[in-house]
Amino acid sequence: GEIFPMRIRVIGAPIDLGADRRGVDIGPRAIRYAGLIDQLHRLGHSVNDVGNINIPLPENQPTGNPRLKYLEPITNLAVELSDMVSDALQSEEFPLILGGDHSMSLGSISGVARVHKDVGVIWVDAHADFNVEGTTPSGNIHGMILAALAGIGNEHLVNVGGWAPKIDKNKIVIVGARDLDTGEQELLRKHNIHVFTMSDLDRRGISYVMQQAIEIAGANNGPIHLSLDMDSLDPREAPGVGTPVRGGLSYREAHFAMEMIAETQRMVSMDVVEVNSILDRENTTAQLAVELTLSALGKKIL
Ligand code: 4U7
Ligand code: MN
Ligand code: MN
Ligand code: MN
Repeated sequence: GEIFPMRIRVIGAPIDLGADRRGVDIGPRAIRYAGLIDQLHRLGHSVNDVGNINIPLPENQPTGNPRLKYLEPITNLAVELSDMVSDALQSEEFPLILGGDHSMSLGSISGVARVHKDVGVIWVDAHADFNVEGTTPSGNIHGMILAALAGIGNEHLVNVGGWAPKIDKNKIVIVGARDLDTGEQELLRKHNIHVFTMSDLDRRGISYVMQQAIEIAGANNGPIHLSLDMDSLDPREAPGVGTPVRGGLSYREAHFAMEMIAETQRMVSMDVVEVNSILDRENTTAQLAVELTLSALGKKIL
């Protein structure tokens, strides 16, 4: 089928400081090994792969506050990644950022929001990542990033780069949620965040849910950032993730969601996160990450 050719800048962010399970730091490499660059070329896009940003080893970093583990290195990396993403957009390239754990989206989305002030976010995830210091059961910052981007939580996270909020709360949509912590649920309700749970998906179907998600995040025909956490998929499809939760998106639902986003031609940037290669089987999850990315970037069956 016909595609809309883009210039894609691939940025690897092999950060694992935001999560407990080691192995997401191999994610960007695993996704490249699964053939990402070659397949993007074959689809008709041009690709500028700038490699990975340098991530300090957790072993060499102080953990800091146990309710906000590795806060300092995570915020430093967010500033660096934010600059790289803004730079890509200013050069009229589409940033495709490969994680790494979801804490990297603090940087990627800050970078997008600096250039596209009205950007909305579709956050496809089993989790809402809407914890704060007082609600987190783990102290892992990857579970707090969406709240931070909305201006909620620890001031150092919220004010990364010296401004806040990065995203208008009304333009945030979570799709695929099925594991929300108690305090996190209260926060989501309090701030009226649009959440499409797996139950909503069962009731209304992926087509309806994505149509709504696109309308909300892309209000007034505005730009959309897609943040794809691979644990949104059912663990049978995507075993290589740090925090698997049963009952996730099927292979077809996930593809169709990506195809619907591609059809809008309004996605300005995309994250693919939480591929954990130590827990994966023969790079299945990385391969699926590549397939879904291709669908989001215009690949069609016919
Ligand atoms: B991910 C969790 F408690 N909610 O805060 C937390 F269940 O980026 C998980 O979506 C967060 O994978 C998962 O630690 C973060 C937990
Ligand atoms: Mn996540
Ligand atoms: Mn998740
Ligand atoms: Mn609204």
